[in-house]
Amino acid sequence: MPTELCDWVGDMVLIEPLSEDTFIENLKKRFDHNEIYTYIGSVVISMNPYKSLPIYTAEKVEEYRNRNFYELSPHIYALADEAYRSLREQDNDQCILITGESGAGKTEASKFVMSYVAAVCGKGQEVSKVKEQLLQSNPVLEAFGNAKTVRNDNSSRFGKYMDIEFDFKGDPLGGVISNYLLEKSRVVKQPRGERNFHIFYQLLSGASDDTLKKLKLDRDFSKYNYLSLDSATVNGLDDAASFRTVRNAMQIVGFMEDEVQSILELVAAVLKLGNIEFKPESRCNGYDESRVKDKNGEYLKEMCELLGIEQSVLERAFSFRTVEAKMEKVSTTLNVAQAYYARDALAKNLYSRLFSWLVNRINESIKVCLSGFSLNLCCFGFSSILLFLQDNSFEQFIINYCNEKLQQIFIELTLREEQEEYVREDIEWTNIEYFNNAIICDLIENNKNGILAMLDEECLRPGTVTDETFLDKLNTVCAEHQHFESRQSKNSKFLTDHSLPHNCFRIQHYAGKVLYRAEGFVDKNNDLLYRDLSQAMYKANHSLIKILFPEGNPAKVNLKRPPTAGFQFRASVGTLMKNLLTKNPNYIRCIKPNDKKAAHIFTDSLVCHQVRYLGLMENVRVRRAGYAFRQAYDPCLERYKMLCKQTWPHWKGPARDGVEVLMKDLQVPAEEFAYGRSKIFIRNPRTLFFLEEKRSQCLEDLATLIQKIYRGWK
Ligand code: AD9
Ligand code: MG
Repeated sequence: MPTELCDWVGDMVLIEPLSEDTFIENLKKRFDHNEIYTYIGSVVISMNPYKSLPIYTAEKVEEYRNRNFYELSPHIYALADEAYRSLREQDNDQCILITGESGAGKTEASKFVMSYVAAVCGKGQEVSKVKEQLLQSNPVLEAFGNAKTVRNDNSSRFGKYMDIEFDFKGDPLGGVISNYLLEKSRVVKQPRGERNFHIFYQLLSGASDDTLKKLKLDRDFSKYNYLSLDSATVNGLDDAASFRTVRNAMQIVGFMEDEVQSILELVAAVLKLGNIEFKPESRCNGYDESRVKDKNGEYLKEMCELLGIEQSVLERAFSFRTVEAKMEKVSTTLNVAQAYYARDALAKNLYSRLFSWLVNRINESIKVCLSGFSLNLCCFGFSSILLFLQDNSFEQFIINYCNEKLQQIFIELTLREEQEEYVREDIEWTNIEYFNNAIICDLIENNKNGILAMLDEECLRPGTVTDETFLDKLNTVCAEHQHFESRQSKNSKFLTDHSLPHNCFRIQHYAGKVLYRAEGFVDKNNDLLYRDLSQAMYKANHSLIKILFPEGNPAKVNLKRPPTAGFQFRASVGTLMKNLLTKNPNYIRCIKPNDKKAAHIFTDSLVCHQVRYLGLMENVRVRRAGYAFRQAYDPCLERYKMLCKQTWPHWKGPARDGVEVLMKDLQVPAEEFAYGRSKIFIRNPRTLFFLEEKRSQCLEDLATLIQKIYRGWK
């Protein structure tokens, strides 16, 4: 523990006096000295250094291997080691929850954890193959699921949960990856200064001339409508080199050559689809119609050739829509706007279904084939935590809901774990009151009158349903739900008043108020793809496309509506939470030091904001409210035995008795600590400081003595 050498502390629990200012000051001092990791008890805070540090070497792995958590200076490896050892030695399922805002370092952290575990577990040939496949799933998923955004040049645009299973020896057997809510709207439109998913640029920059010729693609990004131009190339990103890495990773993960070819055909097809444009056609029967513009006919033709689709079938699906009413099929025409809508819906569906297929395909490769005893290590990092953008829409609402649930779990588990430890160790303990965000989760997910349920109800209601009707419903029901409480009252989490911009509602999330624009909620929740399009895709003479659109099979026409996007997400978040609750949690809370993606800059206000919404101060307070510090008897005696004549240099009896003798000798007041079954619990950080100061004094005296003796010799 470096506390004795400098004026910062490795564990926030030891800060004295504790305030937001001292907390941030401590982070800053450590950041300035490249100490990017800091503990709050067993929680690891990770500051993004925005530069590569020599702290992930093989030597570091060795240093942290099999060491006690608090023994060395804070490091993500200490957490990884602790989690891995408890699952190996105590058969204790572990999960590692990684949260933080976009660009804070979650993805990097998850990779460091994975590579640490890969480095310390078995080395046999079969094990090495499994490890390599698990590690190489990252570049593949990042190519298809990550994109450059204004906040992060390599932003994950999907939530990821990875389950790695180990055998009783601690060797990995395989794993399962779950993905959540790919931001598919990015396929057809990107915000200013942002890019589409990496793979599009990687393919155009890195594929061989021959491959591009086969796919009938042009290297020039500007040829494609779906690729934004203002930030097509990104400093520090080498798309061509990344393409080679991805191809190689696909091979290691176990993709066959023909599968890779099919995947690339789909990526190319999406680009071509974006270039298909429509024009109005002469009115027929008083309805607006549209046709593919002649100059874009080539793209349509090429796309159909790539995917083995009959051109006339797809052309028709862009002009007409079949509606089934009372078991009767009626064909209506699509106007130009509807045709564009259908085109974009198809592109989004093609891409997001391809992504889910990729995840499943990777899972097939890495799945656990051996049966037997297994343990789980799960990494979870969500794309971004609470967004306070002006333009929050359905996707952000869903992401924030997920973060709300993760926060709920964080509160529940940190406190639960704390309380359980006291019981296990026979320490007296009174429960602590803490902020509970269950009320916000309920506002969103309640089956009867939660926001998602109301959205579903609107989506299923016959008649004209719009975002406005949905918002009206929200305003009425949520106000009632809150028992007509004053709308601005402290307890009210759904906030609406006349000063809100048109068509908006606001939610008081645990981290602050977020404004949502209701526009697009109904449409995105419906997530409809006209049946004519899925049927056209199903008819494709292309092995992959056929699998991706099973609902297009006319033999399986299902008149039941597919579940809405919100419903599906709520269900998968529910499963995730249930799963996480059964494991022992480990937390990595990532913080971003500045908004410039720059090294050496620490913006206090930005860090303070994150510290607040990650609930870190609360975390320290909870930790300090009971016993701030605890240590097993053996290492405790080892560390402080020099402070007492009876224990120095050797203590013969049980370590617990030695620690008791030590504490008595040092006259530490009895109310300051408690003896647990296997650990000593210290209530106040001041006591620990006292011990640490005494220890450094003792070491200094010893050093002076040695120097004197040395000089005497000379
Ligand atoms: V997002 O929510 O997916 O948009 P993340 O995942 O939190 O976000 P990411 O891990 O991608 O952020 O980190 C952003 C960038 O910060 C990386 O591309 C690195 O350039 C940089 N980074 C993050 N952590 C470290 C680190 N420990 N050492 C060096 C880092 N650089
Ligand atoms: Mg990420």
